[in-house]
Amino acid sequence: LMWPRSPPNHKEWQGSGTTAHFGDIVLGRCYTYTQIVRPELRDKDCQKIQEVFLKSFLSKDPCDATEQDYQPLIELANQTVPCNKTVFWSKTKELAHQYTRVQQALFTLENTLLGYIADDLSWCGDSGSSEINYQSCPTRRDNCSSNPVSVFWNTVSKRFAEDACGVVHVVLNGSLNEAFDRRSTFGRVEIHNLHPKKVHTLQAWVMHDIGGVRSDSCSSSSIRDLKSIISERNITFTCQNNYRPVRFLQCV
Ligand code: 2NF
Repeated sequence: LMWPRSPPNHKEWQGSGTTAHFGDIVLGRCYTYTQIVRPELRDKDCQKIQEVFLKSFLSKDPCDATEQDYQPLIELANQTVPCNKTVFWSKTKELAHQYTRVQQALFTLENTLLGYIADDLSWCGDSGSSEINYQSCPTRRDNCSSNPVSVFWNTVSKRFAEDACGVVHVVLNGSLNEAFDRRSTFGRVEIHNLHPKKVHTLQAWVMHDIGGVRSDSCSSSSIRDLKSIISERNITFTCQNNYRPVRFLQCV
């Protein structure tokens, strides 16, 4: 007779463990989003979404997560963003979110149901037990890139980009050496999954910190790289330094 292996009570991985009360937070955020933030989604089954989210990583090797693990969750959420309303961001999370809080018709990934539920959470399981690992989870750097959190963001970011249509936007950080980083999720996943038949234009807003250094701008080499990748994919590229409606928010 084989007893199930009990979960390790030592730290197995270098990353922080699953966020305390993970299941309750997922359920609570799902209700907040579907009942209050976007009541047009009030008929979504949050109990089911919580159950399917947990099933996507429990009892599995946390270094062997796959896109397929999250397909049932993505299908349950099944949310579409209207054309011209998608906002990508890279190294500008706070500012991009400030902007979509004011411009409520616009969506970052975190303004969609799955992004809203998962933002800033950590989670993992273990192949030898059906329990949540609250002790530690693998990190990309120290353990493995196919961990449940990284694979989740890669998968939902890919889907978010595939679904985008019309004119799409990206908020970039012009106070960094490279405003466009090809190793970021935006550079690695999102731009390569835009559909040229659906996405007409990518409009970049390169924002500088107030009083900060102007180390990059629309004419810099990293933005030229972005422009050439986008143009080769037959999508129009436009760029604005310190786009005014976003610029105002940096003062509040
Ligand atoms: O946590 C999120 N909300 C998140 C994580 C990864 C990707 C959101 N995204 C989506 C958003 F929709 C944006 O359009 O991708 C875009 C932002 O990702 P980015 O990598 O271009 O931007 P960064 O500012 O470099 O990273 C954002 C945060 O995500 C983490 C990173 O450490 C930072 O906290 N992150 C980035 N890639 C991964 C990954 N593969 C990651 N965390 C885990 N695995």
